[in-house]
Amino acid sequence: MKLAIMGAMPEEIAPILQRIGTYTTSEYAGNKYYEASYKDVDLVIAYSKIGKVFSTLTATTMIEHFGAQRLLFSGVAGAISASLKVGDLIVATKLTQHDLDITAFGHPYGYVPEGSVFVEADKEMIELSKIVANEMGKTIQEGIIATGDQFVADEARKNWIGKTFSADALEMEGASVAVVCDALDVPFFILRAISDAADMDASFSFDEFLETSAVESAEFVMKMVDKLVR
Ligand code: OS5
Repeated sequence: MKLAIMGAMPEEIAPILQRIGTYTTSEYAGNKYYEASYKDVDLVIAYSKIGKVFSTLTATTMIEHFGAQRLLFSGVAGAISASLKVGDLIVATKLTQHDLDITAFGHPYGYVPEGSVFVEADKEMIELSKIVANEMGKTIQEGIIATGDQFVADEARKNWIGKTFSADALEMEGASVAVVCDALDVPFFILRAISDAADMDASFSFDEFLETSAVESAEFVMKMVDKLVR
């Protein structure tokens, strides 16, 4: 089995590479890909760079070029739900693009013809994450993640995204990865640890908590990998 582990920023995969220890590095289409053998499975690990376009490229590359059969995303997110605080973990049940807008043609936000507003994540890995959380003594929240090419640092925009999509958290890569995996029939799992509240203080909170929240997410994803390889 070949598993892909992906983040958007170097900080989001650094704890995973540190944990793996030994890996080979190659370059493809402007990104670095790290390959390792871990407990009898093959891993390919990469950060995509920020946003929907780069994350689409990386997810596609991991599947089509490196042959990944499952994909796990680890990273940070801005909270929408008031119950999510810095450091908390959210597992995406489904994802949507909050900046996809052809409403002028009568379509709902997040929808284009022959697409769907939401893409659902793999149910088996979500179930597995509950077992992992239980074993780790951690609380994880399941919820809807909204993705867009925008760092949200505005209460009104955040509330609009929350209301329009019933979204619990937002970020900039999850839904594009979800679209790729869904189209290519690759089960995927998207985990995020909260770094900020997507409000006027978001950039400061993000800078302060990126590293610690990225570690929270990465540690959990590695426990998921440990369970998947057994
Ligand atoms: O990957 C982007 C989305 N991530 C999740 C996230 C988020 N998304 C939207 N709104 C929010 N409030 C969110 N909170 C967390 C995080 C990331 C956000 S964009 C951060 C850009 C920070 C940065 N800019 N320049 N550098 C860092 C330095 C640099 C310079 C050269 C090369 C690489 C980095």
